[in-house]
Amino acid sequence: HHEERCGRRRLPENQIPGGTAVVGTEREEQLRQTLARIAPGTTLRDGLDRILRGNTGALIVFGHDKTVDAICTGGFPLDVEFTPTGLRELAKMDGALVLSNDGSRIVRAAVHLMPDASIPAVESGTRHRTAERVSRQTGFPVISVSQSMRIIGLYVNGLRYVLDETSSILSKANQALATLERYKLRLDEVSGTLSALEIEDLVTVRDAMSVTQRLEMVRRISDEIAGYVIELGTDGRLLKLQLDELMAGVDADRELVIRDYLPAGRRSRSVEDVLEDLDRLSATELLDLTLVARGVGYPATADALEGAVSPRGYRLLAKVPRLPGAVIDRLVEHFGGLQKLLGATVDDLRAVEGVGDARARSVREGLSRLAESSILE
Ligand code: 3AT
Ligand code: 3AT
Ligand code: MN
Repeated sequence: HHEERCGRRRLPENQIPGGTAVVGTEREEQLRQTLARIAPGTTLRDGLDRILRGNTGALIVFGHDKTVDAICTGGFPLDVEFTPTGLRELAKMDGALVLSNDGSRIVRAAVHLMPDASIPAVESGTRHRTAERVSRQTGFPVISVSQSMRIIGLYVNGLRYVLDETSSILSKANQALATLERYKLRLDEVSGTLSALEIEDLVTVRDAMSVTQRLEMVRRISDEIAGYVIELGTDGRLLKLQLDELMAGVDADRELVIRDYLPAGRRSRSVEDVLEDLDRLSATELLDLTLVARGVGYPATADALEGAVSPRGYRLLAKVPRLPGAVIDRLVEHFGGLQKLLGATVDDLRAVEGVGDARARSVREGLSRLAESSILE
């Protein structure tokens, strides 16, 4: 009696239209948190795996309040400490298990759940329909372990998510990681080119937007991998290390590029606003540099892309070793742009508050070194 399900739903990927964004992100966040709670290496996952291996099913509500109480009938009030073996034994009984909000206790067992039957449910099978409805009605995550299909389904506010085996998540994650590596190489190329053009004061909007675009592409794929890392729990340790290494500095650069190139007339928009606008671009829109430019605040025309721009200097100054963010801000404010900074002498630099003799020299040397290493090929 089980139809083919609508397939595994990944964490929704930036496709949530404006109006529902808040709801979408909340649900997404709840999904992430629950996935972390039942990831490999946790006692909950141990219990769920035991149920799967034992060939029994289960229906588990991940929280307990008045609403849950109101739809529970029959069964036994327990309030015992949660253990994986206890979960497996109690799941042998007909009915559902209710856990405390933090998952540390099994509050009730063998209960018959009677959620509001008017809540829509797309699942088939009484267990899965119940799980779907209870998750919507109570707001707590609900897990169904299917006896006939041998799968673990997680319901968060009606959204169904089927847990994959580690090996299959890992193979998807590794594919995504290979993509990230390619994207990162390309990003490093365009960033290097931008640095060289900045030194020569030859930047066009197109150059700056190419880097912005690549940074956003890298961020998206890394977000996807971060989702896998959460789901993999202890099985995702190596993946996490690789991800962290590839992503070092990328988040900082996303902000720095925008701070460098945010059009002056529209300074009232914050960096966060711009990053959110970029986040809203679909995967196809992101490939269009004019739309990226519009997201940052430039006119969305091909002509505008060829316009000359000069960076304020945040991104390159961040490459000077041991320079605190507050000093970078003051330097940019004082000189007003990268070109003036590049032309500044040690004496000029010392005039800035917080810049003493030693720091002025290290900024001067740092910028000169950047200029030498960034010569255009
Ligand atoms: P057995 O004595 O084990 O047959 P039971 O009362 O223990 O009966 P289960 O909870 O094991 O019943 O459920 C067995 C099946 O009965 C599961 C489902 O296909 C069907 N079923 C139970 N309640 C309902 C219901 N309210 N509507 C439709 N089908 C139901
Ligand atoms: P399987 O995929 O067969 O495990 P199903 O959706 O086909 O799940 P069934 O109708 O076969 O579900 O019922 C299986 C068990 O699920 C029976 C009972 O222990 C539990 N169950 C179903 N509905 C409820 C409910 N409303 N409250 C508590 N337990 C329920
Ligand atoms: Mn069944």
